[in-house]
Amino acid sequence: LEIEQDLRWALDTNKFQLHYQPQVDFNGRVVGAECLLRCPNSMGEFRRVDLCIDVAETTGLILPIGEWVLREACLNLKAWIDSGIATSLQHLCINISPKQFLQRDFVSLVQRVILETGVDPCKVVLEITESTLIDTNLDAISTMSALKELGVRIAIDDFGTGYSSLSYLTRLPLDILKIDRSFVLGVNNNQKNAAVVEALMAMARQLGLDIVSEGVETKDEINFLLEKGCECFQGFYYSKPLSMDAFLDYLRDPL
Ligand code: G
Ligand code: G
Ligand code: MN
Ligand code: NA
Repeated sequence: LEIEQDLRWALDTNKFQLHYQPQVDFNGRVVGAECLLRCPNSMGEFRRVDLCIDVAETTGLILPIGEWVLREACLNLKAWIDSGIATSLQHLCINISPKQFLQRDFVSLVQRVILETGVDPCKVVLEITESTLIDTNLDAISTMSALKELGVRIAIDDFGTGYSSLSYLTRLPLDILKIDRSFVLGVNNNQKNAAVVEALMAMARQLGLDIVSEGVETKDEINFLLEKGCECFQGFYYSKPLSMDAFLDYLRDPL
């Protein structure tokens, strides 16, 4: 209840923030980023985002919050590209929650935000979790296809943590597969994780999907993933999620 009030306060007073976690290629170039919500309350404290998202989902507040995130992310991406400071940036990933994805007019909302912000849609990546796709009775595939007709790209987030089969993956119109950090953790000396990662990467290659490895924390993990064919990394090894100003500094001068 307290969280719900804080979320309403942040919405009404426009206090939400987006942080940006760099996604880096094997040359250290920042090729992308994931935007992550930050939720302050009126005391200036920040709450745990996963809890806030849970409350937002159950109360329905995720719809206006998600719309704010989408618009803010697209506005900023457009501004960075126009100003010439984001030349290496190929995409910005935006998390889409289940209720958002399932809302009836989600496709037209995305279309409207693209038109209103003037952002290049092919640089916008919508991250949808595996569980969103499983839990929906609706035709997720047709929603995804309609989104792709707008020119945006789609990533599947947290893949492998749900219970869908690999064959289900082959039926989805995806562009990017994010390898969950639970599989990346210690992948260089954990045979089970290595096996999962190799299977996912082989399949992504077959399907023509780009891969982003999440949660990379060590050089050994990165070297292993690189050897297996991953070219894009996100994790604390490179950077935590950064405030916008810190992210722009990182873009100019990566680690
Ligand atoms: O940034 P952090 O590690 O605290 O994020 C925690 C969780 O909250 C992650 O699983 C992330 O996907 C989710 N999350 C962060 N920002 C957003 C957002 O803008 N929308 C949705 N739906 N989920 C988000
Ligand atoms: O669920 P999603 O994939 O959107 O999760 C993104 C979350 O993962 C963010 O909360 C971010 O802070 C967290 N994260 C990003 N990189 C790392 C990492 O290297 N290690 C750990 N433990 N968490 C990370
Ligand atoms: Mn994500
Ligand atoms: Na993930």
